Amino acid sequence: MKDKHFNKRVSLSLLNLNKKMSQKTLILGACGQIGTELTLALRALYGEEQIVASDIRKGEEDLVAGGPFEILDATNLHALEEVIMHYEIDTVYLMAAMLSATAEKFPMKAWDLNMNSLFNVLNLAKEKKINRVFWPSSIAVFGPNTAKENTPQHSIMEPSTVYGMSKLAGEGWCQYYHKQYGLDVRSIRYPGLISWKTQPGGGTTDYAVDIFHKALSEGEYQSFLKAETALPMMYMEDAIRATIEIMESASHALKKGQAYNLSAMSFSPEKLALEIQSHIPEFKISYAPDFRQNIADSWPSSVNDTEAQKDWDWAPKFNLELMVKEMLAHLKNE
Ligand code: AKB
Repeated sequence: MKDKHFNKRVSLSLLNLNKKMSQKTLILGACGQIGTELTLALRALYGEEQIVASDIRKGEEDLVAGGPFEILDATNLHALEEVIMHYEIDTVYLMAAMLSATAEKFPMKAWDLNMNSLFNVLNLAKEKKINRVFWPSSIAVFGPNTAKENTPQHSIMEPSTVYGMSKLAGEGWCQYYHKQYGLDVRSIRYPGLISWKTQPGGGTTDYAVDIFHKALSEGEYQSFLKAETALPMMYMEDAIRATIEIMESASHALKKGQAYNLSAMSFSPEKLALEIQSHIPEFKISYAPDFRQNIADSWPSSVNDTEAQKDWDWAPKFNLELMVKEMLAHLKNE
């Protein structure tokens, strides 16, 4: 028999569902490596009209034509506020950023983009114009003095790159806005991300995507990192799922404002090449380290994500073997 609160509970959960379905989400940097796949995944989940994609320029056709799309510079507060008010946005995913390698070439531009876009979003949330924020951090918050293996959530944070400094400062501001103003801001420290659908741009971990394209088109690849340089990595499908899961999590243990370590696999160019060779035996790799070697040397080779596992049940699905199999299978069919 139904208890006397049953009907009330059902109508409350329907109310929540309706609310969620009618709440709109804005993605800044929707045409980038993560933004593209995140936009497509969120549209599939909540409906095309609910997800407003935006970027400083147009990206892939299916992304631009597949739902509302706005040309938007995340550092322009006025333009950002207009889009938020126009669409009655509830949640913002701020995926626009300059990554580690490009940021070393354009330090001031990187600082301006990475920090001012974040301040704009945090301040609009403080003014209650939006309710929830996702902001991506990175393994780049760690530095050369941090323990390299299994780096804990709370560790020495002395980044030696412009990108890392901007991410560490951003983490601090997210925590501050959460503590001072009660903002619902959630964050992940992404490792290097590997995807067959979208290309990365300007990162140090980009080799782990380029290598697949070159292995299939030319049968060889010249790595800009040394053979033995191991870094934390993740297949994009896991990263998108983690992003949606942390945003959907109703767990009381979830620490809002904290950027969580997230782990799936760790490998070096040599180890990745060996795995590719198990599918393409004639594939050859050579090494010509450039300025990105210093950046990679300053980062952990693997991170400990026990807190993410405990607080919001995070678990990866893809290891190195599975990721390589998937990447080659999809790219062969391109
Ligand atoms: C980069 O290489 O800059 C990024 C990152 C690890 O945040 N992929």
